[in-house]
Amino acid sequence: MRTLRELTDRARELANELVDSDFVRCISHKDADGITSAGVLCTALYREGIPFHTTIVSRPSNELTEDINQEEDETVIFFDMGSGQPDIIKKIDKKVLVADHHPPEYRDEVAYKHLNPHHHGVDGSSEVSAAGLSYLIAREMNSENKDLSRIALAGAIGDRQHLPLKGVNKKMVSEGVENGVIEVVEGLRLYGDPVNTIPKSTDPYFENLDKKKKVRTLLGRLDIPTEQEINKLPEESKKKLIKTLSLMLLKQGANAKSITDLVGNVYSIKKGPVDYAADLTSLINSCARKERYGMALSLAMAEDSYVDKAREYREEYQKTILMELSRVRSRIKEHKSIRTVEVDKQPTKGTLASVTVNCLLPDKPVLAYYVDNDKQEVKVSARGNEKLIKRGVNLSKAMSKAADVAGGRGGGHNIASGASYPLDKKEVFFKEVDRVVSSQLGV
Ligand SMILES: [Mn+2]
Repeated sequence: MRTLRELTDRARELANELVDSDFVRCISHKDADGITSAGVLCTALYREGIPFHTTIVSRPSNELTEDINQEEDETVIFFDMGSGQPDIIKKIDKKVLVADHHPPEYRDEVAYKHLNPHHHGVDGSSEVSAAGLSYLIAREMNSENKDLSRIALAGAIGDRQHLPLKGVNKKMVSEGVENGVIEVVEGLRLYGDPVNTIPKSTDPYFENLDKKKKVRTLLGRLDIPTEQEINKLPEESKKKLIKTLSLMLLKQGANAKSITDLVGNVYSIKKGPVDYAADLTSLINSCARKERYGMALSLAMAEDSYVDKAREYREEYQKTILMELSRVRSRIKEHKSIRTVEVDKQPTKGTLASVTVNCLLPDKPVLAYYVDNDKQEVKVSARGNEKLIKRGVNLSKAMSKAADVAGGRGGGHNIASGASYPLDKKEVFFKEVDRVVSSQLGV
């Protein structure tokens, strides 16, 4: 694999810079991938006895660069960002390293050294996330850091690069397995005992198993033990459960992919802070949603002191999203080629749109929106699924076009995109998205 060798050589150059530094300032993105990137690097720096300071942000800003310029940090490293904001990075008058997997938007490299898979023929959207890049750097700092593969894996899962793992991610996990910190088994991608786990699940979402009582009745009928962790159930029970859950998803209208993804590789991790990589991802996300970045980072450094608190945050969020999901069918509005639904709580809109288009109503893109009365603004998250994308849907284009028409801002990816615009243009915006999506579908 020539490309991986090139990427590793580059990672070694960044590692050498870091090891030679007296102080490292680390800036990373506020999602699970960004936070685990920081966690992996900070652990590696800690092990080398190099002091560091980490900041978690949503994007690089002028304010941040001014802060950095005033400090005496020697080396600054950005994770999961920096490829799309060359103008801001350029303003930093320190030695700047960038480790990012987003497609570069610069012609000449503006940082001192960039580590970006796209420069080496590696696909950054599916084969390696920022956490994987941080792992490559940490591994070059000291081969003992191979145990950090279990943390970086949680980052790859956060960026949904695990269905299935490819390229650098796959290599990283096999090193984790060799190292005894990751164990891979095929099973149900649900974590915990069935009675507590199934009613709260949103990936996938089981519409008719929203109460513990319903799950207990179902398990009783199938003669499946209720207290045992799902992936520790006897083979026979596991098979019965998979069959029944798949059938329920099919009946409620879920798309094929969310049914097949019910079963897959389950990654258990050793040496803390929790038993499964996917659980770590979700706990980090739960802290990040509450802007408790210090807690999130401590989880990503394998500290277990905040695990219970993080679980509490997750419970709280799950309650809100499940409440929204329980009324989505009655609230949804049909348009020619899209569906729209209003949410009561702004942070749920992305998840709500995504669960709806994957698990309930997969034949049209879903736009979930929140009306911000204070700002007189509408905030929208649009989600599609792979099948819609194959048929020609591009939500990034549709949303940015409609935002132009409505006097707002919008964009993102073809499958997941967002926008905000003035409240008095609420319907104008939806009409325009509907028109663009219809033309993309040729209907
Ligand atoms: Mn990322």
